[in-house]
Amino acid sequence: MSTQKELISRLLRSAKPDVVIGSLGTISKDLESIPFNGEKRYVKGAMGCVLGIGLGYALGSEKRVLVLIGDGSLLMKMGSIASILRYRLKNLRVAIINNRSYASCGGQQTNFKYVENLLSHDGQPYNSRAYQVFEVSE
Ligand SMILES: Cc1ncc(C[n+]2csc(CCOP(=O)(O)OP(=O)(O)O)c2C)c(N)n1
Ligand SMILES: [Mg+2]
Repeated sequence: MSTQKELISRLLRSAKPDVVIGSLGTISKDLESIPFNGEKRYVKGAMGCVLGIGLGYALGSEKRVLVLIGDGSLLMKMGSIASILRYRLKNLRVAIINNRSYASCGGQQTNFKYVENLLSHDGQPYNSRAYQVFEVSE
């Protein structure tokens, strides 16, 4: 299992987004330290709102948008997944980074595992064109 930083670096190389939008906490911190030639944006306060912000960005632009969100923040704004599935934009990719905890603020366990099944799609575990769950070690 890779670290979050390794995963984000890999995603930036493979998805080749024009813009990457990172959620708060460890994701923003890691993203800041990873070299990337495109546009970097951070949603450092509003927990989970990166989903709606990313969707809005992709709806209003031709740019390829990559959203990075943690398991805890996903729980906070899970309803945004419904909107993301409604549009299924070709230029939006959402990576849900599951470290099973609120790592930025004490490391308490999240309840993400209880909704993982709800996020599966067409019988595929976790995956759809709209979003994907990645497990990371820390
Ligand atoms: C509405 C709201 N509640 C609580 C917080 C405090 N907070 C900041 S980061 C964080 C944990 C985020 O968890 P996750 O998205 O899993 O990211 P990780 O910390 O694991 O990288 C919390 C609870 C906040 N910023 N906003
Ligand atoms: Mg987390």
